[in-house]
Amino acid sequence: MRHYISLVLATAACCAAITAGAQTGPSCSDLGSVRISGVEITGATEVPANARIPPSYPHYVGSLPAHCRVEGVIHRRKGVDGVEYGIGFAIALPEKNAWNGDFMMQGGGGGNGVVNYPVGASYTGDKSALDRGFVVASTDTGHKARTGGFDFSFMRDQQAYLDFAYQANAEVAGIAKQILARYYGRPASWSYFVGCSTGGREGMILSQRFPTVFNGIVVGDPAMRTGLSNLAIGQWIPVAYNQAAPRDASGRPQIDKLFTDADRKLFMDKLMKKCDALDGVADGMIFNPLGCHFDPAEIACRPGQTEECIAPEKVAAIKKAFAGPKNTYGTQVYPGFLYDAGIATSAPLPGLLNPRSRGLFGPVTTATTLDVDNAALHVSDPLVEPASTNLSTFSGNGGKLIFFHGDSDPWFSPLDTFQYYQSLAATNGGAEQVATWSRFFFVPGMSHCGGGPSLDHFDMLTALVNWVEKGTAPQSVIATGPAFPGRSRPLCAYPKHAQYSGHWKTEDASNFVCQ
Ligand SMILES: [Ca+2]
Repeated sequence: MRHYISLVLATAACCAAITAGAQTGPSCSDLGSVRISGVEITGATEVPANARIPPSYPHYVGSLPAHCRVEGVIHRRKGVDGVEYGIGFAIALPEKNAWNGDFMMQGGGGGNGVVNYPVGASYTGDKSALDRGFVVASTDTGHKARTGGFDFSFMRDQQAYLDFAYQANAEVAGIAKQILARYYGRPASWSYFVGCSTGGREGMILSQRFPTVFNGIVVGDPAMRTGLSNLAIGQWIPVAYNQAAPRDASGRPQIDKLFTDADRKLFMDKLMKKCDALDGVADGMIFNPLGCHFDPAEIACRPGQTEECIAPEKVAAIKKAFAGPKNTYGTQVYPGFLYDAGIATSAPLPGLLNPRSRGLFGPVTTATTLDVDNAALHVSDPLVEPASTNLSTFSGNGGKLIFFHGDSDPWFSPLDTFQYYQSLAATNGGAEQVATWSRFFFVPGMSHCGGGPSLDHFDMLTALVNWVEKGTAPQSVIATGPAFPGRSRPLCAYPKHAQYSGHWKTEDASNFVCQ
């Protein structure tokens, strides 16, 4: 602190007249000697505009404005398994005259374990948060992934597990706020968090366990109950499909041979015929998913019928798979999935109508039976799952919480996130009351956090900022995307959906209304 103060005075004396105060205070490299208990600053680097990103940052993030990048580790230590742990983080601070006064943290993905470049480029529209003047932070949440994005071996170490489960993001946010306050000479006005998948779960955790750290949070496709979603997609759905799948020579079901391309095409044709135009235009997107009541039984082959139909046992398998797992009491232990435009895709992720014999975590089960009661018994983990609906401090503090979920997400059902949102309403004074601080957006056609026959390019950050800072609640957010060049649509806050007005170009969002 003494160093900081003396440096401020020296800088002010020499340069105040030249910069009119805009660049006073510590320089970027001075942040390298900042002392915060438990924190090791490993780098403070001035990064010129459009600089190349060091290879230690795994993902390309496009061109960047000039900024100061601070890197560090919180609580470096040796774990019980002999592995070195610590919460790695990186913070990008815009040039002092470019700072907008706000802070944004970007969420992680999968098992985390890498520090992604702090840029805030996801779900923030055409300009990254850093480009808009936000200070941006990111973290590996306490461990290094050694075998890719789904290395969960760190869970052997209790503290590493706790850091991943719920602690690391809040700690990094606290450190980032301290560092930015020293750099700019004043605290951030507003703080935001934006994440999808594991990042979505992190956003929910922060809203529930650290209600005063962020003023606004965007939660996308949250990996919120991975034990139960894995039960659904790793057991329930494969077993339902295996029951109808053709067998190989040794009698094992061949799940990837269950549906033919013709089956998929017919299914999608009939589904789209039934539900596509409910939103006023047959455009390959179902904007009214909750109004879509498609029953695959309609296309099951009747006795003697061989054309324009799907074998009844396959249809039964689809219905069972999409209905989601129930226990012997008839209780739904995880929701079903939506019949949506993206369920037959093969990339970026196979849709649920495209079962494979090998999944992300190895061979898919060949079992044909499942004891749901038993399987569901021990898969929930209250440390990692964001289940609480008591957000009274978050919302009472003016916090705003935006959810979005891809309707064709084959990993986490959009209906699970939607049910959480509904339970928020049920326990917080009703839907209208909750809509004053939280909103939910279905994203038609979108796979897990992007991709699919969808418009997956949208700016939730601006919607959030306008809500937090100006009190303007988001009725709709405009979406575009590479799957439909030239097309735009409003994503409408639930309970509304985008409906074509019946006039003018169907490619233009302005000709749709939320109803
Ligand atoms: Ca449509």
